Amino acid sequence: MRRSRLRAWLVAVASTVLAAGVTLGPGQPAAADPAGVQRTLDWEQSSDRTLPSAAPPQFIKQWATEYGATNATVPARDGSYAARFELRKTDPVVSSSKRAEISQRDEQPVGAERWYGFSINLATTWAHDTSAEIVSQWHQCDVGCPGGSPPLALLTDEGRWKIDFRGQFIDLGPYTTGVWVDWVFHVTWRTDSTGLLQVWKNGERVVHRAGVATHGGGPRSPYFKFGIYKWDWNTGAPSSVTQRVLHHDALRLGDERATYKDVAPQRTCTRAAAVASASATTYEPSSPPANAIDGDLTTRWSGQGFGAALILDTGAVRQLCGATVAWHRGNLRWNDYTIHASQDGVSYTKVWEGRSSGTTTAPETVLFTAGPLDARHLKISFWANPENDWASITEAGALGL
Ligand SMILES: [Ca+2]
Ligand SMILES: [Ca+2]
Repeated sequence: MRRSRLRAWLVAVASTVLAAGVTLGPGQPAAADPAGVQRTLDWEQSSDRTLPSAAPPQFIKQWATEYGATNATVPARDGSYAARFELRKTDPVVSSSKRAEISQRDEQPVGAERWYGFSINLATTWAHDTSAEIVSQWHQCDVGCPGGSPPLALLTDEGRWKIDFRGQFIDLGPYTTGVWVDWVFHVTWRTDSTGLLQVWKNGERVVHRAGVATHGGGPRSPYFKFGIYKWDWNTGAPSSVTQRVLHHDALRLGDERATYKDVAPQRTCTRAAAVASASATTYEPSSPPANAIDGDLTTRWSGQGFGAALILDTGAVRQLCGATVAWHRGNLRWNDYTIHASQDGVSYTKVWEGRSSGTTTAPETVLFTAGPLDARHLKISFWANPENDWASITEAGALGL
């Protein structure tokens, strides 16, 4: 879509006046939450399943239909419940535009550092449209703050994920429907060089912008909203769809004490991380390191000598939690090996050591002893087997969350 039309949403947003927040008791974080997590909204607590008649405690309702925001059991990102949002082109206007959103209250202190973790599942009916929509936005405060555009939003636009950060669009690649996509946003809401925006998508950090993060002059930091906001349906701009549906789950809001792990949607360590290339400290010409990532258990990397290492490069710093390794003659001999992880390919940290089973030629999974960590490179080093001094790995892979 044209940038000018994409920016049209700003006009509508700027004129938005939130309904006064209802009076609610102080929100208590779930007992298991770390100290820095201010609020978990995973819909598993019955007291949170207030949809569609009201927003859950501490949030504000911004939908006008009985289907605008509901609780659903399928699909759920975690546990048994998620929130389902549906917006139709014919829906009534809410807060000056077409939206089905749940909003934080406008009460974030100025200059705050905040973490936002959540997962979004776009329905399979989420067809490409020349008209964009916002699925998360961080709105500047309503009273005493400068007007204009909210400083930060997550959008879908013409089949792609995009971030609007202070008027600059960051393309995060095509979206896939019918799957959960995990997002973590870390923002220090400052108006000077101490500001920061970091974004992780499915465990991979995709944005890092230091510097001004929000507009100046306001008494409070932006507040968070999520759901579906499609302003073109109000302005009459062209759109080829008439309905949008998504599911939302695993929302965690953290303060300056929180960490990535505190708010990130939790995953089991089973997701294969893409491996861009493989190298090795040594290899025989007939068995190069690329043979260990070709998906073929009949080809292998072989390097001679104790300490010979295969190095996987995942192409980007991402959350890694384990590895898979299949050994040549793995059903006939065990292998002692170590795995080290690195962000830069220079400085490595040991994340696992042990012995293969010796009973299978299939890939075996190991989970890092220290848990998930940010890394790009994995070094698998061979130290012993009962037959000879050759390291021979038929396939190796990295696992993410
Ligand atoms: Ca849930
Ligand atoms: Ca192979």
